[in-house]
This record gives sequence, C-alpha cells and structure tokens, in this order.
Amino acid sequence: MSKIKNIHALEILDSRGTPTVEVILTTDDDIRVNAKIPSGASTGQNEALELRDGDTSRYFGKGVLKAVANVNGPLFKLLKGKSIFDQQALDSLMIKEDGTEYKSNFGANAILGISLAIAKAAAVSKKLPLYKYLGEIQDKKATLLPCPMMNIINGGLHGDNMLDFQEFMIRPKGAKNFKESLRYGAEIFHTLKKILKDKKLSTSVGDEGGFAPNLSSDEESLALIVEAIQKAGYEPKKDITIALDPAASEFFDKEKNSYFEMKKKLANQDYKYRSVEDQIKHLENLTKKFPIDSIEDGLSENDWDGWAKLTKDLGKKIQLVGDDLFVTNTKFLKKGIEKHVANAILIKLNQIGTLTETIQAIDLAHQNGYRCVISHRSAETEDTFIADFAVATRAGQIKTGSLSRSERIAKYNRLLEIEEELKDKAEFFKDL
Ligand code: 2PG
Ligand code: MG
Repeated sequence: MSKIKNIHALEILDSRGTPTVEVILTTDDDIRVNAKIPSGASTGQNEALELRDGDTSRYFGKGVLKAVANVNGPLFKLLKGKSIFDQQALDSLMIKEDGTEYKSNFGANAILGISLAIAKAAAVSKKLPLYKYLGEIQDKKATLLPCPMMNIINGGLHGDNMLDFQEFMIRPKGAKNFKESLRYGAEIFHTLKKILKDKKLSTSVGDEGGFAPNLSSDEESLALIVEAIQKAGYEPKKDITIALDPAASEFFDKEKNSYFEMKKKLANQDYKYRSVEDQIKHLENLTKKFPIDSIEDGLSENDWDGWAKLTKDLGKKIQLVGDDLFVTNTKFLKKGIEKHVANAILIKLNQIGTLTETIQAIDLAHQNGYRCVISHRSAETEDTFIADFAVATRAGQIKTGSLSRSERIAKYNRLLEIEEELKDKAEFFKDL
C-alpha cells in the first residue's frame, strides 16, 4: 500500500510571475498531493542548481521545462512503485542518480518537488497533519510554534529603492503565543503604513510584502520602524526587537575585499567603499543605536575571516545567521562550526534540494548549539510546507515575509491553524 503510482510535473508561476516547478504525486491507494517550489533572488553561490531552460524565446530564458521533463521522465522511472514511507532512501536514490554535487543534472527544483511531495503523501496516508508526520520522522515533538521575523521594509534586490540592506524585520519576542505575535506584527505594519503616508512616502510593497519606500539610508529605515513600534503601543526591545538581513554578499567586492554602496552604484551615482573592519563596526554601531538582536548575512559569503571577527565581536550579544554563507549545506556549516563563525543558520529547502539533507543540516546545527531559522524565498507560491516544517523541526523561528501578499500570509495562516489544533499543547519560542 501507498506506493508511487505517478509523478507528474508542470510549469507554473511563482509570486514574481516567473516559472517554477509543481509536482503532483499519486499513489496506488489514490492519494494525490502536490508540491510547489520557491525561488530566490539573492542566491548564494553554493546553492544547489535551480535548473532553467535558457531558451530566450520563452520567459526570457527562465522556463523550467527541462526540470519538468526530468521529473516526468527519468525521476518518475526511478521511483515508480516505491513506498512513500522511505523518505531517506528515496532522497538518496535521487541524489545518487543525479550524480553531481549541486544537483545540476536533474535540477534541485525537480528533485525537491518530488522529495516534498513524498512527505506530503506519506502524511496523508498516515492520516496525520503534515507537521505531526514530519515530527515523527525526526523523533521530535511537533509542538513548538516559531517566533516570526516579519520583513516590513524591503530593500536590496527585493525593493526598488536606495536601501542597500535587503530585509528589515520585526520579532515580537514579548508575545505569549504565535497568534499574538502575528497581531503585534500586523498592527505595527499598519502603523508603519500610516507613518509613511503622512510623510508622503510610497506604501507600495516589495517582493516579500514589506514596504519599499525610497529612503536614503538604512538608519532612516530603522528609525521609522522604531517609531512604528512605539506608535502601535509596543515597547522596542521588550516587546519587539529588530532583525536585519543585509544580504551583504550582494555588495561585497572580492578583489577589493570591501563592501560598497550598491544602490548608488546601480544608479550610476558616486559610491563609497567600506573596509571589512568598518562594515563590522557599522553593524555594531547599529546594534547600539537600535534594538537589533539578529543579523543575517551581515557580511559576504566570501568573507570568512570577516565573519570570524564579527562572531567574536558580536556573537555573544546577538544572533548571527548564516544564509548565503551556509546554504543549508552541512559541508559549509561544518566549516562554520570549526571556524567559530555565526551562531545560527537560515534553513531553505531549495538551497540543498531534498528534505533529508535539510533535516541533516538542522540536526548538525542543533547538536552544535546553532539556532535555526526556517525561511521562505523571495519568490514564493501558495505552498505552505515550511509552516508545518518549522513546527516539526522545533526550529523556534521562521521568516516568511511581511503582513501582506497571500503567498506570505498563507504560511502565517497555516501556523495559526496548527496552533489552534494543538490547543494547550502548543508551545511558543521564548528564548530570543
Ligand atoms: C534571503 C532570501 C529570503 P532570496 O536572502 O534570506 O528572504 O531572499 O530568496 O532572494 O535569496
Ligand atoms: Mg538572507
């Protein structure tokens, strides 16, 4: 029972209107599930390959028909008739058949679609909600609701403005449960909208649903967020802290070993460089001036020495999250653990390309005292897998965008459902 009967992929669109892969999996006992794959903009250079067609006559070369054909052809042939309860074995089989380090043969978008569909089908077959099934296969109690990091101002490659930092997020660490944390976030988001309007600044939103006002500096953005927190009736630091994702790989010049003013450069304006030392000082100064207690990719994926210094200087005081740096890959996380770099890892399933490898990265992180933040991508779909996954892994934190755009809200709404279902068994992450 519950053997794979059919796997069928098709090309669909993500939230940026760019093609992505959907996988529909059916079993011999008539279970039918689907999985839809997200896509990044500020991708790490060591991420597993997202296979795109490169045929410029369609979607500017961004079609995914090759990945779709890989699912429908060789990968289906490989898995037909196999039990959906052998997640690890089936993931390993796909990895082996692909035969490359970065899944460049079949594409991580093809492989991950199948990997997630297998897990969803197994949960349905066992008549368990997805988070419970995902908890079971890891021997974990799937009861810990994550604290959301809500990205209310978008810059960098996600926003058409002059902000170099990509994400300005709020973390309602003072909330007593997930439901309340979301309410804090939404109230601050709406308050911020009013402040922007009053200042005649744009309230249109960026890729992840946060505002993308044309502010001239990252500090100005932080000051507005603090104002919004207070005006909404909350106390910065006590109720709400700020988390940043500068996505600094995007504005690091490897040759010059320096950081630069990216948006000014892109706008053909005069721009300045900042040394590694100065970039670290800049981040430290921001943490002194504003209630920031988490920084992701504050430095580039190519600046391991800088990262070691940053961790030495700030790692005891705040959370330092490696995203581009670790790419959800145990190989890079191991290097980070050895070099005492960062103290947390961002977890994105499509950076590595299978459920099993993602769980391995989380386990390695937890065994070494690193925190985990489960994350969306800047281009998403309505698939809510990561909401269940965040609860099942006991990660304690999730970042899945702002308080607008349904592809973001879908994940928050799913977490509300899970919290409701767990009733008094639901826990909420405290120690931030
Ligand atoms: C990030 C992500 C998600 P992208 O840098 O953390 O917010 O962005 O998906 O574009 O890599
Ligand atoms: Mg990031």
